[in-house]
Amino acid sequence: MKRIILIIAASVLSAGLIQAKTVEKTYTVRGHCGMCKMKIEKLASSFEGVESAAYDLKGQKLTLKYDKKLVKDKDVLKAITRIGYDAGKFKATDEAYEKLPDCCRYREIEGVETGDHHGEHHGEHHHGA
Ligand SMILES: [Cu+2]
Repeated sequence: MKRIILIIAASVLSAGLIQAKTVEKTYTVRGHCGMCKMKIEKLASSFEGVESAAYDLKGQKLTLKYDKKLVKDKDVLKAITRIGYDAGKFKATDEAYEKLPDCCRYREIEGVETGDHHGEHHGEHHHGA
C-alpha cells in the first residue's frame, strides 16, 4: 500500500516538472453579469495553452492558468478587449464596448460620465453692454 502511494506521489511530482511552464495569474477584467462571465471564460479557455479561466464577477478578476510556452497572457487579454471588456492594462475600444448588450454595460453602471447632461445652460450668454 505504501509503495502505491509512493508511486502516485512520484508521478504527481514528475507531472509537475513536465508542466513547469504553467503559471497562474489574476487580472482585473471588467464585466457585469453572468453572461459576461460566460463569454470571458469561454473565450479565454478557447486559447490553446490556457488550462483554466475563472472569472470572479464580484471581484472583477480573471484568474488564468496557462502554459507560458503555448500562449501569452496579453494575447488572451487583448482578445477579451475585442469582445468589449477591459482586461488588465488593455482597454476595450468604444466600438467593441458599444456592441455589448445592455446588461453588460459595466461602464455606465459606475455612474461616471454617462454623457447625459440634460438641462445644462447653453446659450445663455449675456451680451451685456
Ligand atoms: Cu453581461
